[in-house]
Amino acid sequence: MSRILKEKLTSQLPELREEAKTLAKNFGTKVMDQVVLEQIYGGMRGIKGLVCDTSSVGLDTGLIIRGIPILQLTDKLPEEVFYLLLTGELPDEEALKDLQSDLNKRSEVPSYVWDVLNSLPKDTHPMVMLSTAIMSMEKESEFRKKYDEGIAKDKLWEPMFDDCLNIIARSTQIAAFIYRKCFDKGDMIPPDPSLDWAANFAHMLGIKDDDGSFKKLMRLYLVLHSDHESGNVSAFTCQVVSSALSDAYYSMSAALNGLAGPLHGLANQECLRFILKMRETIGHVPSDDEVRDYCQKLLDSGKVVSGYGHAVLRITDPRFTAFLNWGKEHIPDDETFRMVGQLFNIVPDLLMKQGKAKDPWPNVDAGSGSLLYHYGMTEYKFYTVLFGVSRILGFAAQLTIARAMQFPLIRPKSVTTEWIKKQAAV
Ligand code: HAX
Repeated sequence: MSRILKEKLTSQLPELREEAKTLAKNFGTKVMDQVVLEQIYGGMRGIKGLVCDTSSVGLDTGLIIRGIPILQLTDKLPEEVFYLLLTGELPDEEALKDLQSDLNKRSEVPSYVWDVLNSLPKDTHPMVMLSTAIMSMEKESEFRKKYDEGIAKDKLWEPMFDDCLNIIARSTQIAAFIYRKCFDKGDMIPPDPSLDWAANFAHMLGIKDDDGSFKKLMRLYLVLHSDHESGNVSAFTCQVVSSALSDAYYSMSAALNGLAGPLHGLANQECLRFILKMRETIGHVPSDDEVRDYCQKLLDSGKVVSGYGHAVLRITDPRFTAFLNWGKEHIPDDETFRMVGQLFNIVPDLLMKQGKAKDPWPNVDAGSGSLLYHYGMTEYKFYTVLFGVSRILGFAAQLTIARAMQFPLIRPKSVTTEWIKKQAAV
């Protein structure tokens, strides 16, 4: 067990529980938000109905993890960010080592997972494989075991934390296996416990990395995608499933299925596909005018430009900025990366002129694919798996906190159209 992290959490809990109890007792009936009809028909957009302390997303700030803007965390390791998500503090060297060594100890994947993955057709989408692999390990759940033994409700977070750490520790090896299996990259590469979590993942993927910069990119990638508060499709799904006291295997597998949608995490693969298709259709590296024409035609045909727009943000996503900065530093002359820059200069204007998208700016998915492509990871169907591995950190932090705070079953009220018509007429 990650002793230092667990002790930290344990020491923080009494105060956090007391605070929530006091707030509910003193202000239980205070109005916090109001709901208008268009929000009911509009995917509940903007309705404040969830508590999430791991991170927050301001429409004009982007992702802030425990009070720290994401652009100030780009030099951190994903393990450090996981510690931060959970506790609100970055680990010192000892706490980081303790967490890393625990993750190493937990990293052995049960052999039946490889059998399950090998039994799936090779053209199964990598996200199905990731979700299935996580789901297949459900029988390992400490949470379910302890629940069946009758553990006290206020202690449930401990086996949840245990399950979450196991999933984090194993997810990289599973994802690397999926990559190598789906795309004929050869045998699985054994983990190297001397490396940090992200560098080890890069090592197991087997991408050529003579100067170590792919490892650096993986660290950045896994930090940037780690969390995005709890109202997005995948994190919300994770919370809903877990609120029925389903364990982390059920909850994260469900969450990953939501991440696999093209309006959410799959945009990651769609963006690169879009750029490559544009290049192929035009037949050469396009000029600005050619990019503008191509995108305008796409919009005119009613399609979305992947990587642009967001349900919450109204600025250039700082995570996109982080990837753009990384590309400018490491691969400024790369052809695909340069097209990302071209689109950034052109698409927002087109979207603003079209006037439909509330946010015309690039989101996290607009640039990352071009960086991976540069390193020879050209199989864009795999990209959302990378997103999933990173987001498992956020799911894990949110699940542990939800059980520690004993959040109740999530059960909003639905209404009929008849009810809406009557209510609207009042
Ligand atoms: N291109 C074209 N049209 C767009 C658009 C885009 N990039 N973004 C939004 N619109 C359109 C919507 O389709 C919608 O059109 P209709 O009224 O005809 O249905 C209209 O603008 C209003 O949409 P919105 O309120 O601005 O956006 P939503 O909150 O409904 O949706 C999305 C947010 C991210 C799903 C949306 O912007 C989109 O589809 N973007 C492209 C896909 C994408 O990049 N997804 C990844 C988002 C980041 C993420 O979650 N990553 O995991």
